[in-house]
Amino acid sequence: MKAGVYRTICGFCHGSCGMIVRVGDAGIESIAGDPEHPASRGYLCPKAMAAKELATSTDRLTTPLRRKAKGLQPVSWDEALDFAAERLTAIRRQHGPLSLARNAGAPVNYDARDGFLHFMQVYGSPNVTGAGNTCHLPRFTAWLAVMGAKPEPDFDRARLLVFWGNNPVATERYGSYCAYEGFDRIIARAKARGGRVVVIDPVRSETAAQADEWVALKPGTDVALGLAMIHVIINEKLYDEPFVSGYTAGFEALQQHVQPYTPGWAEPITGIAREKIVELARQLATTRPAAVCDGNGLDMYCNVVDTVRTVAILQALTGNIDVPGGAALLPFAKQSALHTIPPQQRLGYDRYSIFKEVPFPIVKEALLGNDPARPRAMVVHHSNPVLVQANQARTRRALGKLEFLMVDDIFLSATAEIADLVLPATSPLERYGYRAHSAFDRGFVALSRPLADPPGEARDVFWMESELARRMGLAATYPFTDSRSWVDYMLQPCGVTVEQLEREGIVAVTPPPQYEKYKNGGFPTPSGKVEFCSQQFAQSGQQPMPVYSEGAGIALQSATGMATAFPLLCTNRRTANYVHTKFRNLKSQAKAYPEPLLWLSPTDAAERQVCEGDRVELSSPQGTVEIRVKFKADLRPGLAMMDFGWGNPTDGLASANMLTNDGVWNPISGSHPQRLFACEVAKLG
Ligand SMILES: Nc1nc2c(c(=O)[nH]1)N[C@H]1C(S)=C(S)[C@@H](COP(=O)(O)OP(=O)(O)OC[C@H]3O[C@@H](n4cnc5c(=O)[nH]c(N)nc54)[C@H](O)[C@@H]3O)O[C@H]1N2
Ligand SMILES: Nc1nc2c(c(=O)[nH]1)N[C@H]1C(S)=C(S)[C@@H](COP(=O)(O)OP(=O)(O)OC[C@H]3O[C@@H](n4cnc5c(=O)[nH]c(N)nc54)[C@H](O)[C@@H]3O)O[C@H]1N2
Ligand code: SF4
Ligand SMILES: [Mo]
Repeated sequence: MKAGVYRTICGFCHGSCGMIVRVGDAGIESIAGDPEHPASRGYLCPKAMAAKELATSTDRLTTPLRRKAKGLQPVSWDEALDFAAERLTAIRRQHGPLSLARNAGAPVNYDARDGFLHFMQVYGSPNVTGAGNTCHLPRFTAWLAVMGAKPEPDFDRARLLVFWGNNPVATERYGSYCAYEGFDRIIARAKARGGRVVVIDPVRSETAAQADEWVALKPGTDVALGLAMIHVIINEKLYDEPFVSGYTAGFEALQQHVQPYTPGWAEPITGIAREKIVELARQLATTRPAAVCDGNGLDMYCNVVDTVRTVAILQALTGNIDVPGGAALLPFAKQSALHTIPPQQRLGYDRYSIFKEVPFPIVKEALLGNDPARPRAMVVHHSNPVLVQANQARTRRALGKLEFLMVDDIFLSATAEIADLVLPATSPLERYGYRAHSAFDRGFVALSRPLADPPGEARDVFWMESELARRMGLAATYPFTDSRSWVDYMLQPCGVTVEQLEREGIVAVTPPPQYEKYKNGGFPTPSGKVEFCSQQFAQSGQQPMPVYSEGAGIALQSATGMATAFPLLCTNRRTANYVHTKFRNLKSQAKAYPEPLLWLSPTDAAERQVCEGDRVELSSPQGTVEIRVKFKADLRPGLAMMDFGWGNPTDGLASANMLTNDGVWNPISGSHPQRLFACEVAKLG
């Protein structure tokens, strides 16, 4: 790499913050925030500093690994790709093109989103699955049902900000598209201009600690709160009448539907006093403009789609859609499509047609049940399904049933460890990549570029897939051969090239947003209006309006009759120090937060003679782990909280999904109750 100072973006989480990297003769010398990045404005979180370490970590995969009699063995790229081509060709010949599934992880940057996706196209398989059932897609599905699109909250102009099931001070994340400059700054600015910040969360998170108000509901009960707030706003006639009568459909049905859902009904379910529910509803309806920001704290429950439909309905009822300071439908970069196979033939389409991919549990159960339609091979790209899906032991067993499992990763993850073939990938600092953002001024694209040499024989995923397709005779028209040509291909529709991005770093690709577009064009739903009562859901045999149901994965104890053996409920969270299961093996990271913790209320701990710092056995009906206890005085007694993300071979520590339940899931998104399990704690020794 030529010495110099380069503008790039961080590839470690969805934030994709702008970075300025100084490269010297010996490699990367320094990393700093890019003050000219329109979204992150100079901000970088401490995780970005680990980039240097990532490039030089001795744990990196440096050659392909093929499973042989003695386990995974280093092999050449030629042997690895010939082996993959031979296995996949044979499986395709015997079982047809639907036999391959692709599992991808959180689409943190677009290189993570896209690897092996076009390969699915040329192989002929619609069976795309992954972490989508756990992450934002369930919420996205709910917004699509209500208004055909997912709007972006206008944090810097809202007078009321409601963070509902998210913790952006730790995760830097709200929207599908935007990067931000640190939510502590955004919250401070909101308060300084006289705005109000409310957080709805069962635990006092970092964001709740900075808010004007923390609404501490019982986990998994948000749909009851949402329905009761709709009840109040409709019955007190606090809704935006012109918007509702002009641009929505199904209001009368909704009005009737929510009559039983009174604040008094919701009080024992949610644990929030009825007066507080009324006050919250009034505040939301009368403070204009307001933005309600739903988060990942809602995704991993069986009722997620209905919960978030109530959030979307509240945003619309109060007239806060597509207005400055509310939530806006922002323009976005046009990009090439890599996979256009119609979904009709994909696994489980008869029951899961609304969701944008095959929900992971459908693949898992097909494998475990030897379903004749099950995939026989899987490629796992930038993902760690063994650790991130519910009930790890069963997930591992399901993946063990594949005839061929191929994983591309930068480390030997818990999933790579059980693969037939492991392909060593480049890290974001060793390849080209990009990220598109919507924004309240101009939507833009930003480039990330190779600034360090890949270790050993680590290669771009886009090279891997095009090379594999070539060896299988499927590559007649493969549109790219490496990460650079992939970026060029993806950005053709918006007329931007890598060369231009290398020169300019960041290129605006959309006009400034326009508001109240629905006044001319309507909403992109079947009726052209906001649908309080979803036509699409009704046609697919789903509830047209959100409902509350007991069995949504919250009443785990009473539902399974295990209240005596597992009297506590445990939620789990991501820490600010790490992204999912990544990078606990990097020294700077491990030093800052060395092990997962189990957070207990002092009352629950005392009842079990557990002291702060003790190591305990934490058990659920699914499994047992050992973990250290820390007290959290503001936890509701009966509720514990565990840190999520450990459990890779490189750390060997407690994994949350050893304990989560995969026996139930949302009928649309396949979301398991991964944020909550019944448990008991016992002192070790
Ligand atoms: N109990 C519980 N379960 C959860 C969650 C929770 O809060 N609680 N959160 C859920 C959510 S929201 C999500 S998004 C999922 C996350 O699910 P995943 O996205 O599958 O999880 P990650 O840990 O991010 O896995 C990414 C893998 O990619 C590898 N990797 C990192 N960089 C690169 C690269 O540049 N190239 C390649 N090829 N590989 C790379 C990492 O080493 C890692 O093994 O987990 C979900 N599961
Ligand atoms: N540092 C860091 N940043 C990340 C990630 C990471 O792993 N680490 N992951 C990235 C990814 S893929 C995602 S999806 C986002 C997620 O980021 P966010 O959307 O901010 O979600 P989380 O931080 O997972 O959880 C938010 C809050 O939901 C709460 N919660 C749990 N159960 C419930 C419930 O039943 N109701 C309500 N109302 N709240 C509940 C939790 O207590 C937690 O405080 O973060 C992204 N950014
Ligand atoms: S918030 Fe995410 S994208 Fe931004 S610096 Fe931190 S890890 Fe990187
Ligand atoms: Mo996620």
